[in-house]
Amino acid sequence: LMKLLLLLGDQLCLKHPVLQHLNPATDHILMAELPDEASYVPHNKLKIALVFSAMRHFAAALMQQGFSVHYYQYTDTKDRWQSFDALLQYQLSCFAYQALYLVEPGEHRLQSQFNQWADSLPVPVRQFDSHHFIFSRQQMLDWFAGKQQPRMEHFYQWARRQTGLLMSGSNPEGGKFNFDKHNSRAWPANLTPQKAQRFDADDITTKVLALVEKEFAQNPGRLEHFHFAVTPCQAEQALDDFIQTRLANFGDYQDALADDEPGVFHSLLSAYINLGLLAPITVCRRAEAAYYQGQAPINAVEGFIRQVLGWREYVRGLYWYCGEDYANNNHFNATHPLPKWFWQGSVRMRCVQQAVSNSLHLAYAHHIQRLMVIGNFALLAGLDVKQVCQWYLAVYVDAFEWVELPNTLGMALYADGGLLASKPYAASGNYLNKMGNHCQHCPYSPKLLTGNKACPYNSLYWRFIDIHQQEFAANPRMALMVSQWHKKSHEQRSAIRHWADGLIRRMDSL
Ligand code: FAD
Ligand code: DLZ
Repeated sequence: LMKLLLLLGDQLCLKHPVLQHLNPATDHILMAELPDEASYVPHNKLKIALVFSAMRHFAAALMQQGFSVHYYQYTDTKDRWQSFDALLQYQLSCFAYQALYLVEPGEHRLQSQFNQWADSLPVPVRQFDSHHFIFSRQQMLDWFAGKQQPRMEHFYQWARRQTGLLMSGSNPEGGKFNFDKHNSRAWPANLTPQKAQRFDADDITTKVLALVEKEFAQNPGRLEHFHFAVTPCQAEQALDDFIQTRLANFGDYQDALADDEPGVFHSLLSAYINLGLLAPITVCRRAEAAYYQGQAPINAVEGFIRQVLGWREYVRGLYWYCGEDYANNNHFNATHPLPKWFWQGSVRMRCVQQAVSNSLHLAYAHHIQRLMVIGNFALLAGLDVKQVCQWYLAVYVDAFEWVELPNTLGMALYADGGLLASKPYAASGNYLNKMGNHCQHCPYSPKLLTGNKACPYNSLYWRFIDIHQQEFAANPRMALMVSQWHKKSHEQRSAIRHWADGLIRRMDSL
């Protein structure tokens, strides 16, 4: 039986069991850099370059193992085949394949395409489970099924028991499952985290960088910042580097905002895990070993494992559980277009300026920048949910819809009405000031509510509470804010509302 295996750009796992089902002597693997994939959003140049370079390295590794890889570069495809569908029809016409093998893709768009092929192609189609997750899609659907409030924390405890990660028998290591009370130290003035390891471009990457600069000149991103790992071996080095130099402090400063320190103590591993270069279980086991060897404290290791074993698996489960319609949710009817600086990066609010320009230029921002700086602004300002989601899917090197959408639509924008989060992650300038040192470098003051010097988050926050006060009064976790709003005098409230409405009108020039 002559088989064709199609592998996507985020399925770069040399240990995937599907490879054992291939006979290198007769079967083929198809990989392609395609216009449709490279442009379903205006991806950051750094993301396209990473995907293409990692794909080319992966194809070379497969060939070294004896596999026959049909690899189509962007310059070959761009004027001939837009999509997987078109290229596949061509490839099937060239050889007498008797079966098509696929690996479960990361988004509904491609899953629908795969399902269509199963119905329409003249050869039988077999889809294999993804290997990039600790739990299968089915295990996650089973976990979600029938739960009224499928919260991450419940899933996470279940996952800890299932894997035995940081478990001592049936008890969590350190006496509790979650140390998040010890994950929120403010940023001190005197810390300089070690920067993540950088990798030099080899010949393959150098060619890809030239290609991307030429073909995607209008996209966001600055290719001079390309220092990513592009092979599994380099990704392992990046993991070791994180564990040795940053993991120990990860817990304390997980929520910190540090001026001029884009990475803080974060791992910068998300893209490698999402592309398949690093297995999430390996990442968790390495961190766990660092705890048992006394290299890092429990609040760091638990906090880190919670992200990978907890959040990452959970949002992927939610994505498939909620189906394609999830993307249409817009609980607060937020429809304001994105201000220009989302794509251009120049805005005076210091925390926003750093978060947005890192996102655009480095294709990276850490979680609190994504959630409490940019996401929080979008939530308070009522920015259009689809436009915000599209922005997040475009700018980050690690952005794939299965992970981007629940995080943006559910966590940051509360647009699913509280399926993922029990309350909106809304905060005023006071929170941003408490967590970091941006405000010291900002023309706005977190202490002022109105006026040209007032931090825009403040009046926007109260405006948000005011608009949704009926709903929030009924949410035990938000009711206090509604009553605080009503403790202000009528004059104060109308001044704040007036100021905030003005900010919304001149959002482009904040
Ligand atoms: P670390 O802080 O070092 O965390 C370790 C690992 O845990 C990450 O590498 C990642 O694999 C995982 N992780 C942490 N938080 C989450 C989370 N909330 N959901 C899923 N996995 C998580 N992550 C993406 O991988 N792709 C995205 O497109 C993406 N979009 C996001 C959009 C918004 C609005 C928000 C609030 C979060 C988003 N995240 C996304 C989650 C998270 O912010 C990033 O995974 C993280 O910032 C990546 O940097 P890091 O590798 O240094 O993470
Ligand atoms: C993100 C991406 C990009 C930019 N380009 C390609 C590509 O040319 N070929 C490919 O196979 N995959 C690419 N990808 C990743 C896919 O779009 C990814 O499989 C989906 O986003 C599903 O997660």
